[in-house]
Amino acid sequence: MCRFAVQNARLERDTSYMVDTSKQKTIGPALPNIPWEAKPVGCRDIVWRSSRNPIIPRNPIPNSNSIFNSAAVPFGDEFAGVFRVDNKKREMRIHSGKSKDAIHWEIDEEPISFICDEPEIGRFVYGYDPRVCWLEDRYYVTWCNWYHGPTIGVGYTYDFVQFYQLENAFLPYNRNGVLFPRKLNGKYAMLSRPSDTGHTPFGDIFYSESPDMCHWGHHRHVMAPKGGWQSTKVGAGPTPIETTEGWLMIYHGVITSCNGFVYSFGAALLDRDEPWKVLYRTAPYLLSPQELYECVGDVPNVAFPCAALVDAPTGRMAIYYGGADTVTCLAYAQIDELIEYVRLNSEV
Ligand code: BMA
Repeated sequence: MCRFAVQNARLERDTSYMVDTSKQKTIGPALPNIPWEAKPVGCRDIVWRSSRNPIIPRNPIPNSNSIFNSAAVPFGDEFAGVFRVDNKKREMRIHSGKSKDAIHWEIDEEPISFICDEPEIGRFVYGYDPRVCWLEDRYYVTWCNWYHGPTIGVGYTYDFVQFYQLENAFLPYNRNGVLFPRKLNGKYAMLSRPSDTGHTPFGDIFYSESPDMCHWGHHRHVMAPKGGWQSTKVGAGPTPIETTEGWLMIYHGVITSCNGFVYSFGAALLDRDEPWKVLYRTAPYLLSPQELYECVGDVPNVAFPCAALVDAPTGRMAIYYGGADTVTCLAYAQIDELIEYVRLNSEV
């Protein structure tokens, strides 16, 4: 048994409003208050940017150099999140935040300090690229955590005030640990991308299972880099979204240009019971760095998605992504339209 026993349920969520309509395809709660802007007239893109971008600038709190690659989730009638904040010493930290509308954020000035039973694991060196996933009775946080190199840190919170840290999911080196929002085949399930100690010129997405959120195994290969925008490496982004057509996985893909890496994002549909089986996968990207706030910053040419809010009855989706490793941005999609696009433009 994992030494960090999963605590008794302290939070419960009303699931009576879960919907599964054949038109909208999304399986999940109604969240009518997520950010939304209609697709601009004449726009032919499947994913379109918020007119308010970047929604979080680089320095809304005194010590931040940049705030990007961050995760937002519904929290009661409002929203909460975990944010990547690189401070002015250029240390990588993760901070908690709250928002009434998921656009204007109050981000804690101090980084998250995890409560951890294991000093060996709880010794925080760096953390970045957080994901947050509501699972059963609490919000799990996964992030790229230093333990003799980057690996996947796992923690949880009930209130975004106190955070508890569990065992790292994997041996170093690994990044982009993304939990599924429910158990699959009776097990917790996570996507991740084994890496190296540095900027990793390779990277495939793998699937792993755990009976207890501590011991991870049953590793399966999901997908490798392919051509063009996703030819160097790929990594899962937001928590996968359950649909009648499969798990919708938004992922980043990287091409190596003569000026370095370029991070874009696309989407895939994974089998609902065996998510290591890719049903469809976008050959063209959905969004690539083209706006100034994606092309200019501490790391140019990066659009890096880490979270998505979805309103199941309407199929509206708001995607949070980091721009140029400097700011936080929002983009929108309509899930039924996106699924159709993934199907029609797929190369697996
Ligand atoms: C990756 C991660 C991301 C970052 C990206 C581009 O390896 O470090 O946090 O956005 O590189 O620099």
